[in-house]
Amino acid sequence: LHERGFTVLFTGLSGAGKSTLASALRDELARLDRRQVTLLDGDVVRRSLCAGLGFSPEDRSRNVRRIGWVAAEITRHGGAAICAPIAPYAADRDDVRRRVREVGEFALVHVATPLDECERRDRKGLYARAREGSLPEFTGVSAPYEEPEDADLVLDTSRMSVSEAVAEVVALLGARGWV
Ligand code: GGZ
Repeated sequence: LHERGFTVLFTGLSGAGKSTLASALRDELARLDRRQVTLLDGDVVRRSLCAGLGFSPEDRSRNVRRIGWVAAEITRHGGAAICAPIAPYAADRDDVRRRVREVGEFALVHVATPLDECERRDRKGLYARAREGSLPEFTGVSAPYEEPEDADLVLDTSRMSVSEAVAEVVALLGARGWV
């Protein structure tokens, strides 16, 4: 018999801080929890599990649901899965939640850094390309982001440090009795 696994799904705009928070949470959980932790980051997933998928609504949906499928398998086996795609569609986030809840625990964390702050950071210059029109269907500019109304936690990285944000996630997991 093993402890129940869980999945944390971070959702939010490009540049909101999902990858940073996800990897800091991975490090923190590795310190304080016995579970094996798997990070499913958008960047890495799109080069492996989801290679060949683009950014049409259909491909984003496939991308997020594949991540959810893997996260559910990890959760089923008592692990911790941390996922960090944009996941702009509520229906896909719901699909991940449903799959994971069949086998373990699930939390949705909305990294709600405002668009203007993400755009101001523009670490990869993608917002500039999206505004000038050379990068089509860019989330928040020319493609939708459906704001979650059912997040377990909402974090705005323009108002808190990475360690404060990670501490809030860990506190949530602790309050639920998962860690
Ligand atoms: C949004 C895009 C796009 C478009 C490339 N729209 O900040 P990044 O660069 O490193 O993270 C973004 C990443 C988004 O992939 P996801 O798999 O997380 O998206 S989804 O959940 O919607 O499937 C961004 C980069 O890919 N990128 N083109 N058009 N982000």
